[in-house]
Amino acid sequence: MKLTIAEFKQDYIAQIKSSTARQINETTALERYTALGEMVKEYIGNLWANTNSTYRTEQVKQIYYFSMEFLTGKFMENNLNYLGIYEIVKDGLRSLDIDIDDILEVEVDQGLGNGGLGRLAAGFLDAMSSISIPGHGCGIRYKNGLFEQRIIDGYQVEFPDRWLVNNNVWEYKRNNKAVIVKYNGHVETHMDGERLKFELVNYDAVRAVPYDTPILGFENNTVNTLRLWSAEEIDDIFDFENFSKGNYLSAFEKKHSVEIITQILYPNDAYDEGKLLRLKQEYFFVSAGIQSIFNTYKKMNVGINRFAEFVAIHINDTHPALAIPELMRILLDEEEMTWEEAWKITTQCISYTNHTIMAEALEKWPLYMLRDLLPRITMIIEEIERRFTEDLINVYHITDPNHLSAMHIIYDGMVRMAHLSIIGSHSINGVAKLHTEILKNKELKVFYDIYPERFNNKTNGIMHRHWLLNANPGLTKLIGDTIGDGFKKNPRVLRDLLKYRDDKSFLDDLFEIKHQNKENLAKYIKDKQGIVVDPYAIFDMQAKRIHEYKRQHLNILHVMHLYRQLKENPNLDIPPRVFVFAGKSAPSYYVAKQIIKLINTVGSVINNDKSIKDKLKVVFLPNYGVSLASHMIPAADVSEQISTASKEASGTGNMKFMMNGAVTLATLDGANVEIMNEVGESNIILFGLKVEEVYDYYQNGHYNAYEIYNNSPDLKAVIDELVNGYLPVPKDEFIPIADRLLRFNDEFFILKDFESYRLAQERIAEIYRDKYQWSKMSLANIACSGAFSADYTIERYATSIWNVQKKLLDFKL
Ligand code: 73E
Repeated sequence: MKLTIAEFKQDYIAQIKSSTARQINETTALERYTALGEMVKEYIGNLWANTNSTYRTEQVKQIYYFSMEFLTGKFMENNLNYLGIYEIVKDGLRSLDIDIDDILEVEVDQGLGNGGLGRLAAGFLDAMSSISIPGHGCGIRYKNGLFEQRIIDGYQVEFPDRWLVNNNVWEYKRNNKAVIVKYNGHVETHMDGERLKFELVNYDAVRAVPYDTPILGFENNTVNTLRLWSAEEIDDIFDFENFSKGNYLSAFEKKHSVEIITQILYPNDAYDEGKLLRLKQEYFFVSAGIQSIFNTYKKMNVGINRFAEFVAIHINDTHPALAIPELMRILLDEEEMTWEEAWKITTQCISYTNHTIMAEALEKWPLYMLRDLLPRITMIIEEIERRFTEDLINVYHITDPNHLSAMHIIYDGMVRMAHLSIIGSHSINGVAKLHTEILKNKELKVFYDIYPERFNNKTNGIMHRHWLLNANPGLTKLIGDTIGDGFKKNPRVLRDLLKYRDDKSFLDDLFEIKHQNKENLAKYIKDKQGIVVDPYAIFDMQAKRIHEYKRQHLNILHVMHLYRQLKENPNLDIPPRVFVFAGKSAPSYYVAKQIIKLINTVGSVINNDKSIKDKLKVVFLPNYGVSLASHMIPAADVSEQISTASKEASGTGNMKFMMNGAVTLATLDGANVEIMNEVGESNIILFGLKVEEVYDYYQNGHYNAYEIYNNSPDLKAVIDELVNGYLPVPKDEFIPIADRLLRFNDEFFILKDFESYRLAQERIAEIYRDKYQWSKMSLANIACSGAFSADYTIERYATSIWNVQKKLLDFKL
């Protein structure tokens, strides 16, 4: 948009006065932030209104991305960049004696997600807007986002994330768009002429109120909507009768029992806890979302039969899978369609992404629970199941009972949400090529055999503009000065950087930028953790949720091994290394929490041991989230992507590190395989078991952890140290970890992969000695990372799954 510094200053001073009734020099950083937010929101508002009215009047097909999680992080910097006014605002503020960074610092992360799945959803919204796809998000406005992690005495301790305390400038509450969601009760049937009607009676009603946040596209006038639902009591008042009788607490009971639905985000990543409240949450936003889609659709007046021509609904994992029976319910009970018509529309509208094959993450609900909470929805699921089984027998001629049981939606008293999602949608996609192949050939093979045309791959992508423009301004400037700014809209042109592979002065610049980022992080580590690290050391990072399959313990066991070597030979000639860890554990995941304690305990010993001459440091940075990642990732030399092959469906942190010039240390898992194909084998460090070998071990049962332990003295030494070594903890502290590795036979092959991991780390140390060789690898990674922009991923969803067209918008601000 067009804005001069003078105009900005005038607007801003007026805004400050009207929103704070103070002179600018008397305001707090928060007030300055809020005033700027209000202004930016107004600029965006014009574009937003224009986008919405164009979609409506031109009757374009729209896609609704349903997700339990949207991990959007901060908005201000991005919105300023996307409006093209960041520099103007920065200069305008400076002339008022205000540092823009102090303002940006005040914003709290919107952390309504656990990890990759939620961040992906946020990135997809950004990409849809930025490539002009009419697409919106639908989710839950949790009052508390993912908990804040603090480390106390080496342990993770959780604190509530009250992200709304200072108000959220970006959202609009839309009372007039509220809808009712119905739970419990029972279904009555009666004949209405020829038609059997179903009616839910004696239900409990909850008011779902939407809060809309504008999602701005990059310099293209598009503003889509993220609609998050909040639960309120129907009249949003307490029980007056009880109150006037003096029963003050019970007067608020009902209100609380409703509001609790959107009170917290479940803090589990890739784990299904199966709680009733979670089921309530899932139905809550799905029902509200679909009702509001109908309300919008009806304004277009094109007839309900054409619904699938104008609406696509995507479910992000199975968490919103109730969208299938809910859409059926509305089409059958409210729109009075036949089952066949309703089913056709439903399957045409819905598409589903699978994000994990981890058995413990696959959602299953007890049938009785579902029937109690959602009686009509359960009837519909039972009918879907009945018709599906009929098809299996009559159309696909499957009669073997084992084969049938492997495919049922309802089995053993449980409702399998993945099966419902596959049967009720026209597209099922995995999130990386390898993952999709595993779905087709192994985990979901029985379904692939009957529905081959439904399965497809959509490799994940990241918000490349965030990870470059916001997180790494130094690198962004170098890229812009070298190959121009085209990469902002078309990140594949980053490949033009490959021409500079042998240009020493360019490689020096690149090295210098990385070094500056490392200096900044070193300062942050010193300020926050009191640990001094050498910015010339190799910064080796593993930042992601803590999980056994992600194998942070493989990493720390190797650190313990390096420490042993240094203790034996303090003059060992190795480049100094800093191992940085960050990530949250699910609060109830005991072993993962012990891994955090282990990292911190090992760190406390190593960081205070003068005898190893600062050659090794271990840092655990608490409270990993979008903001911390934006600080860390630009400073990484090595990106640890070391999951057990087959377990990490894709990974997206791997792509962010790569884009910022880190070299990946990887197993052939998830999107690491595609990263290897982009950069070439010489620019990635591979190690470890391959998928087939992992499956072989699981199937033939020949894995023997004790045997490996007894035959590898280095490994044995560090595992022994877990239970009786130098670590300043009670002797039994880490027995649970040692037990998983030995007594329970090492489900994730830490022992098997240890030696090849150790050798890979040695290669890294070797290569790092040669500054130019390293910088060349780093450059190759940056140059080849453009392929992993979410812009391209969304392009592929739009054409091959959703069948939605771009809508270019013209508007002068
Ligand atoms: O490999 C990641 C993937 O990159 C996968 O583990 C993660 O999704 C990312 C984005 O595709 C994921 N999260 C969940 N399942 N897979 C999950 C499951 C239940 C609750 C919350 C998250």
